[in-house]
Amino acid sequence: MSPKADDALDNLLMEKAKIVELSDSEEGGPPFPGSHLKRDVHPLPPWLTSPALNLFPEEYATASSDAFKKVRNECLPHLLGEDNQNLPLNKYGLPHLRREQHINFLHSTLGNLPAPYVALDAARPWLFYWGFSGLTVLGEDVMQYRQRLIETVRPMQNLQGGYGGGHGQFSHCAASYACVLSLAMVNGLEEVNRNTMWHWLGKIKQPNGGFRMAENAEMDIRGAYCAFIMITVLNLPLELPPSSPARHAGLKTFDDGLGEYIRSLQTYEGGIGATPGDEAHGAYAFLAMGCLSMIDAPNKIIPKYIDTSALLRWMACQQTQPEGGYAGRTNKLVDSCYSQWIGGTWALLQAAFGAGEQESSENVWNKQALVRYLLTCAQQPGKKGGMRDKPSAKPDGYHTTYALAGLSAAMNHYHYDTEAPTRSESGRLTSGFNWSGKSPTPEKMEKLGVEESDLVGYVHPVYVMPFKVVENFSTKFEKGGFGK
Ligand code: FPP
Ligand code: K
Ligand code: ZN
Repeated sequence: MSPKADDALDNLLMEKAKIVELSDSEEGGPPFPGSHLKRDVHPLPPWLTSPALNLFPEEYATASSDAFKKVRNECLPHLLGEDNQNLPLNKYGLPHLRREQHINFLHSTLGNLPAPYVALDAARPWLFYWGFSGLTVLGEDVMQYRQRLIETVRPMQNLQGGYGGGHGQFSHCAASYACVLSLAMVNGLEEVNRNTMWHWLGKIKQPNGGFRMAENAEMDIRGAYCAFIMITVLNLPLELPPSSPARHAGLKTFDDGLGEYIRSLQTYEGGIGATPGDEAHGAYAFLAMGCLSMIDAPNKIIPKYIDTSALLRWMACQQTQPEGGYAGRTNKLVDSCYSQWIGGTWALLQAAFGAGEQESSENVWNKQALVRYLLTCAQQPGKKGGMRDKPSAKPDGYHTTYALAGLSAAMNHYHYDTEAPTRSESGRLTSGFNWSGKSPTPEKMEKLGVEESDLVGYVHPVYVMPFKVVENFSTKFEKGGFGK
């Protein structure tokens, strides 16, 4: 460390000692933002009053530290309650969940969209998937969309199997995933041609155990997660179809080589990248952990392929201070969608710790901080509703859905039944079906700072949708095979 940096660190530590001293004394008050506010009613939590807020000395400013500062400054007034954006507050001084407005916003994403959305044409299945998924977290019934959805996705299915983003587009893992889960939410899975889907998935399974996103397309962990969603939802045979290129390389089943492939994605930081050697990113942590959790019981399979303590450390480090939400990767900015990608991965990691430790590790991450970020910073004020990445961003379906799913991860508790079977009679992988949800106790609600009306529904930790829907498809197609 250079002498100058050394001095800066010394100064920082002295400053820290001073702050701790000041915050203990009656008069004076700690020199953190918002310290002038009356705190006797709603005392500020410690992560908002710590010296880490002063970690950006001007003389060492960089583009990244400037970006951090900008986000901190746009969030702090909301986090501290200096600017509540005219939102009605609950008895803990946090804005209420804007249930009605978010519901209206999500419905609006399912209608006609403004012209710029043409750029998202190939991502159309994502758009309706997010709309449905967000609505169901808020307890809304989406069956009213059943007929419209069926007619929308019918031309997206290709004769050779799988779904493209629109009529005439090549089949793609993400489009297929979003179409299949959307159909599941409106009880429309009969629409899917399971036989051709099986054949198509066989073509994207690779000799190294991974999956491509489409034929000849890029290979990354999204492909494997989406494929296993389809395999388990539709109860497709685990055996590879004869035409699969992976079969020619000696693999026999869709899960052959996959654990080893996933192991190769964990990085020196402890997080998980999209492909071997890639930077660790929250979205891929979820996909890798979710994929493993569909193949076998998390307590068995996750520790086999993932260094769980290294992952834990990395996940914990992505929760940003003072905002309290998650960033997707090291040295990047808080963004509400990672409330799901990382917030939602905690249940899977806790289940990996085994039967006893699932519950005892309940406080392994700061749920209060995430709830505060989401309620104060991620909710769009005014008539529009919806949720946003951060205060300076506009709300959209993607952030609304994953911010709500993150709220659910923070509020509810998810339990994996380590005694439940991981295979059905037809040979289907059933470990993804062994989860249950638990609502927060009054004590937990008080700790989180939420009232009854701020609670959101259970979001399945693997399938990211209502438990009721998962329960329905878990017994569908149970005969297996492709007979009539
Ligand atoms: C980087 O964006 C974000 C990614 C590379 C992750 C994208 C993947 C997902 C959201 C998961 C998709 C889910 C399925 C089921 C296929 P950025 O560089 O704009 O953001 P950052 O600065 O926050 O990293
Ligand atoms: K981002
Ligand atoms: Zn985001």
